[in-house]
Amino acid sequence: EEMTEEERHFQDRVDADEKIEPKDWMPEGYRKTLIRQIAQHAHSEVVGQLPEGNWITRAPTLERKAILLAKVQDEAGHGLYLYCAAETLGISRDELTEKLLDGSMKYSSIFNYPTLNWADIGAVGWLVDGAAIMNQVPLQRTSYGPYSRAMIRICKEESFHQRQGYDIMMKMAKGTPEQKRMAQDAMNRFWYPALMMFGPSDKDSVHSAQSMAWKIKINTNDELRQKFVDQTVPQAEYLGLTIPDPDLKWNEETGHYDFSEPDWSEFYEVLKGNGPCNTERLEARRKAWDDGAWVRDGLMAHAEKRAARRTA
Ligand code: FAQ
Repeated sequence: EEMTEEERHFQDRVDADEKIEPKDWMPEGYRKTLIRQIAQHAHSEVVGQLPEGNWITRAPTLERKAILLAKVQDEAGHGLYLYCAAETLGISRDELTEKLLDGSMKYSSIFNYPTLNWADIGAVGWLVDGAAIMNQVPLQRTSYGPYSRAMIRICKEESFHQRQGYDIMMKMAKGTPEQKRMAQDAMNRFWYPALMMFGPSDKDSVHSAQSMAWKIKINTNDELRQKFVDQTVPQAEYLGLTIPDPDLKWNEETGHYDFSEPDWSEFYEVLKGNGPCNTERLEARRKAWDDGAWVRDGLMAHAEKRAARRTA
């Protein structure tokens, strides 16, 4: 298909690494893809509070409780920056929330898995935040200005999150045999779901080619997944934990680890709403939305009254 002059000019700006700002001309597909990806990310941050929030009251020490509380609050903040970035593209936060609740927008597959015990909170911080950063560091250079700036701020906090997870895992892995067993069990359950966070394999990724041409995405899903495996294997070795993949091995020729792909049929089932916690997660978000209606209504009524007073 021939590009129009506007599209050509837009692509030249992207190719020259210029940031695209909210009032600049952009192709409709670029706007739509950004809304989809940024909102999916925002929803992930918000829904992502649930598996960890579940353990705030049961953290083993006061210090661990304070740290976890701070982390979960950071995630709420990340959600807010990202919703703001999405709003600059001409969609409201209410609409975005409604699309999450009616199932027409997604959030990351990972948050449909349960956190069964304290070791899981370590595994989430280490593996889930580790995968999140691997994906988000390159997104700091994404072509859309507001998204890029949100990512820069988020990445700083995300690296603290990953360290706190690794710190929990160190404590568990160097603890009693029972604690070590719990750490290994958490690793066994979170390894493949963490690999799925990067999205389907490149051959099945529908959006990658166009998103990379627009520099909405900087790397392919498989590139980032491989980087994550390469980074995480030595960390697991240091902990004395085993990656639950008998085919995982260092490949001298490629300079990377060979590893087994996750079960993609499980991934697509989770995306369809059939993961272990999909129903529970959406119900929690629906309840929060409904319970907060009086606050939104009150704020609107207050704003209208003030506006009326000003014009009177
Ligand atoms: N889960 O064509 P692609 C966090 C969907 S980190 C659910 O490859 P794309 C921090 C995809 O939407 C997690 N759906 O798609 C935290 C598409 O379906 P659609 C959030 C997935 O967009 C840590 C279809 O599959 N991070 O929250 C997933 O080019 C701890 C085809 O896939 C981000 O969102 C998945 N894993 O690449 C918080 C990062 N993967 O929309 C609390 C920004 C794919 O057409 C605690 N997003 N799909 O119906 C991205 O980088 C990209 O969107 C990818 C997917 C790489 C996730």
